[in-house]
Amino acid sequence: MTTIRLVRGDITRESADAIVNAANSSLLGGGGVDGAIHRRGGPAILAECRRLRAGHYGKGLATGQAVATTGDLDARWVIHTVGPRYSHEEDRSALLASCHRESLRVADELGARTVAFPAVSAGIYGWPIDDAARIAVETVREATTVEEVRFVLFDEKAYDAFARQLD
Ligand code: AR6
Repeated sequence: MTTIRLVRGDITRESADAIVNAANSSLLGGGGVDGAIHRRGGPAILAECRRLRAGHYGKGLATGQAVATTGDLDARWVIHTVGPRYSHEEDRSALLASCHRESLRVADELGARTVAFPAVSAGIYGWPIDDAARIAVETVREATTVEEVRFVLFDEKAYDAFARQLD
């Protein structure tokens, strides 16, 4: 049984076996949590992302998929996943669920026992936080052999949204 915990804070400072990055398809960095992870993790993460792009991921990482690099943080690995942009016209929930499922599949493969997630897609990609929290929590509850999933929420609004899902 996976334990789900909530933490308010900065995921780049989290001690966990793996932290999940809300990346974009390029894998080469960006704003938000992606920028913070690359800044704090230093050049090793970017170098590995470039190697992934030179190899298997020539076209980038597809939305809903996940891939790991080393961490160079208080986490041994960073699992990069690409969330969908929120759309008013189209239901992309399955892709957001896939991000969580695929990240945990990669974590299981690595043997990571504790995995920290940010609120994927709920920042620059515009997903309403209550719905993002619902999809994240529901998917994690179904998905994994990981011992502990920790959602690390940057602000109070996000924390409260996840807390309501766990009630
Ligand atoms: N720790 C924890 N959560 C954070 C941190 C942090 N250090 N910084 C921001 N958040 P976002 P997205 C929260 O925008 O919506 C990038 O440019 C933030 O408050 O980081 O999936 C990528 O390269 C929000 O709740 O990711 C992509 O282009 C959540 O993390 C794009 O943004 C996610 O916000 C991805 O957008």
